[in-house]
Amino acid sequence: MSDLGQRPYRAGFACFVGRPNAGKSTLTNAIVGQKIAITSNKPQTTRHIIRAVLHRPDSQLVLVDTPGLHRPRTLLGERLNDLVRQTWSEVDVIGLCIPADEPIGRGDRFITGELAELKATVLAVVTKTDLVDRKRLAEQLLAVSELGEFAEVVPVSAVSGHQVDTLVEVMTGYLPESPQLYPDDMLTDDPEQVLVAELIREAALEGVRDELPHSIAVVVEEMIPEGQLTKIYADVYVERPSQKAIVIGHRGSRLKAVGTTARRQIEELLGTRIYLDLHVRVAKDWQRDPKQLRKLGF
Ligand SMILES: Nc1nc2c(ncn2[C@@H]2O[C@H](COP(=O)(O)OP(=O)(O)OP(=O)(O)O)[C@@H](O)[C@H]2O)c(=O)[nH]1
Ligand SMILES: [Mg+2]
Repeated sequence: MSDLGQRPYRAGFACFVGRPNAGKSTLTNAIVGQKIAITSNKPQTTRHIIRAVLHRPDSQLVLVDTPGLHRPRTLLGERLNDLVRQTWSEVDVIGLCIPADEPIGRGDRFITGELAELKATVLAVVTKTDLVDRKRLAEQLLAVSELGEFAEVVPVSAVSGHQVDTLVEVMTGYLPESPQLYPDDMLTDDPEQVLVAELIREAALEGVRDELPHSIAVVVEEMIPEGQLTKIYADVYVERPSQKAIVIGHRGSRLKAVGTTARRQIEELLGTRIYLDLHVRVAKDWQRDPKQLRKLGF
């Protein structure tokens, strides 16, 4: 006999926190089963708060993907950290993500300390379990449980899918009883322009290194539906002319590749054919300039 009928409907907000690159956005996508948040192997990929909704018969779990918490070196960094802390006060459940394959560091201790002050239920999530053997995983689980007071410690792999369902069960269990928060089938409430800009940025991050990933920002200026086709005009911002040359590449080859990759992703997201027009512009030192930051949406 199923007890589905007796289970109260639960709905609420949860977020993953942790240092950059811990696997927060990848896990968010794995849970909702669709790519909403962009990911990369560069630290500090996430810059915008993205909400992704998992609908189930007896619950609605709204995942708020946030940037990695880090020691800020620019005004942008400070703004991003503020966004993270603001989110903490608005969610019911927080999953502190710690990669299975990396030692626990000062950053993790610092974040754990801050989380202890909050009202939300705090879980520890040991991510990327596919990268370690059982022995290493057991050691990490023990180390994490000694790091602080967590309601639960859950190992998970967003790549293999191992334990993703379990994590959802655990998180949902800590949500309050509540009516549905979002309409059926609504996957995110973020504007399409933001999601599209993020997909372009993800493509632009591929293969660039050093400071350049941090210097790239993308703004979608226009999206014009024309029958089966949507025309998208977007600006890719960098901080210096030398970076502009790198992003464009020899005779525009790099920018073309970025456009192709981004276009495929956007077509998948929007389900229409896309014409994508990318323009690279220099916004000098925008990461440190309040005016430019505002223009770029921060
Ligand atoms: N093997 C493996 N790699 C993973 C897993 N989850 C994430 N990754 C990789 O880890 C890197 C960082 O993933 P993200 O999801 O972008 O990390 P994040 O915590 O959102 O990073 P920021 O947005 O920069 O704070 C990417 O290269 C992912 O492919 C996992 O379960 N297994
Ligand atoms: Mg991220």
